[in-house]
Amino acid sequence: MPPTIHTDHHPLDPLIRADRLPHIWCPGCGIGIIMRCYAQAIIESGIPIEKHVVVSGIGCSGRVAGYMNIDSYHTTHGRGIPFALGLKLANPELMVTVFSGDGDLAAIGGNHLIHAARRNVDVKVICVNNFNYGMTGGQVGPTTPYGARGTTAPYGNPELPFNLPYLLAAAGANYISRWTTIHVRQTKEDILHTFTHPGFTFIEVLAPCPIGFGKSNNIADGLEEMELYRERCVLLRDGDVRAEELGIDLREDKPIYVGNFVDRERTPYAPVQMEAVK
Ligand SMILES: Cc1ncc(C[n+]2csc(CCOP(=O)(O)OP(=O)(O)O)c2C)c(N)n1
Ligand code: SF4
Ligand SMILES: [Mg+2]
Repeated sequence: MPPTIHTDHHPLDPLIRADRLPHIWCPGCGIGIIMRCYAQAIIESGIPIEKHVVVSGIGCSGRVAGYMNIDSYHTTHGRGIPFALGLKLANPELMVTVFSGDGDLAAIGGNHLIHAARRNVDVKVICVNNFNYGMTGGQVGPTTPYGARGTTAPYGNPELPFNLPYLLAAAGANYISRWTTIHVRQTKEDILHTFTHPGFTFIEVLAPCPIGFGKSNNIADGLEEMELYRERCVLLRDGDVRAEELGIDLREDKPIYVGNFVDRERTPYAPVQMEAVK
């Protein structure tokens, strides 16, 4: 018999607001896995915890700002990025991370997302892409794959989704990658890397939402969606962000490309350091 280990402590305890538990997430939801990667990266970063700030908008993914025991801002829907920009400009010493969902960041907040990337603002974005508006009942959004079903598209989504890495590469982000909730180590390492990578960084993490997306698309539970990632994910090594390759099509037996797609060093937005135009 293996020994039973009793412990009252978990290494990440200091980063969790235990008084907010139990959390709202459904069984099989992928958000907690990504939050754990973020918490682990904070610990390994060596940056004092009081310098880390997490900002989110609204949605199940946005609840992370309420559960992390660091300075946090749970802002209005779609507005995490402008809040983060203000924080970073007012206090450049802060490590400002926006943790939110695909709907919050790319639908109602889509304009902020592309313009922050264009300005190359020094904020770190972690986007939980579960292909739908989970919190409000599984409506289709800007990342729902073509043909996938949602409560607002019972016969299949007639719209093409955003290819987020391609969109943000065109807009100007300095660092872009995509992982899934089976890529725990890569996600944590990448978050850690972005803490030292100046400018706008964007990590998309595909995550199961069994109650919203899964239920409408015959995916039985979170584990089954993770199986789908395991079968379909292919590491793209050459860093190319071509639209046709990175678009996600869950209907057919197409690969889901993961990896780091953009790694460049454009000068981050820093208006206070600019000289006045004479
Ligand atoms: C101004 C405004 N419009 C709409 C809503 C309703 N609403 C709450 S969360 C949400 C979608 C969130 O989707 P996503 O960011 O993908 O998060 P998820 O729940 O999937 O993690 C919407 C439309 C709102 N709270 N505020
Ligand atoms: S609705 Fe979806 S995203 Fe929201 S907690 Fe449940 S599984 Fe997670
Ligand atoms: Mg979502």
